[in-house]
Amino acid sequence: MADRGRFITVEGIEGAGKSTQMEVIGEFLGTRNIPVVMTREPGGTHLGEAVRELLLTPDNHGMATDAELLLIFAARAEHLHKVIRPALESGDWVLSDRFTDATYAYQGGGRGIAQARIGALEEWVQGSLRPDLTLLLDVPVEAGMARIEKRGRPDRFERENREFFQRIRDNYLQRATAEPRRFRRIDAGAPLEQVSREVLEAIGALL
Ligand code: Z5A
Repeated sequence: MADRGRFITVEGIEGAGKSTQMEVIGEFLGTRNIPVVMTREPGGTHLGEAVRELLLTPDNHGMATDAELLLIFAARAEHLHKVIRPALESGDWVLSDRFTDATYAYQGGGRGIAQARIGALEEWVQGSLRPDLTLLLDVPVEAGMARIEKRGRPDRFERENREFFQRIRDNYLQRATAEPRRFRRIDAGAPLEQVSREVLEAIGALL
C-alpha cells in the first residue's frame, strides 16, 4: 500500500494571496513529480460547489449563522469522502485552498460561534484527520481589502465590515500561535517573490 500523501492547507483573509500561492506550490510539486490534488473549500465536489454558491451569493443575506456553519461542514463531509481521503490514501498529496481553520476563523472569530461547537463538528466529520501543514498567509486587513477591491460584485462575505475581517485575522493568528508545529505564518504583505520563497521553503521541508 502507498504511504499516505501529505495534506497541506492554505489560509488567510481575503486578498492574502492564497490562490496565487496555490499555483506556485502546484508548479513546484509538479517539478518534483509529486502527484497533487488541488482543491478548495467550500467546494471541491459537485455538491460542495453548489453549497459554495449558496454561501457566497448575496441573495442569502442574513443566513442563520448555524445554517452557514452546518452547510460548510456538510460540504466538507462530501469533500473528505469523495476527494481528500481517497487521494491521501492512494499516496497523492492534497493541497486545499482553505479548510477547517477557516471555519474557526470565519464562523468562530467572525460570526461568534463557540469554538467548542465547531470542535464537535470537526471531530464528527473529520475524526482524527488534520492537515500536516497549514500555511497562514498573514496580511493586514486594509492591505487584503485593497488587493481585492477592484473585483466585480462583492460576495456575501466580502460585504462584511472591517471589524469582521480583523476578528478573523486575530483568530487565525491565535490558532497559529497555539499550534506552531502545524502552522507556518508567512508575512503575505511582503513582495510576491519573498512570499513565494517562504512558502516553498515550508513545502520543501515536507519532502
Ligand atoms: N469560508 C468560511 O466562511 N468558512 C469556511 O470554513 C471556509 C470558507 C472554508 C470563499 O473563500 C469564502 O468562504 C471566504 C470565506 C468563506 N470568504 N470570502 N469572501 P475564497 O477563498 O474563495 O475567497 P477569498 O478569500 O475571497 O479569496 P481571494 O479574495 O481570491 O483571496 P486570495 O486567494 O487570498 O488572493 P489572490 O487571488 O491570490 O490575490 C489577490 C490579489 O492580490 C491578486 O490580484 C494578486 O495578484 C495580488 N497579490 C497576491 N499576492 C500578492 C503580494 N505578495 N503582493 C502584492 N499583490 C499580491
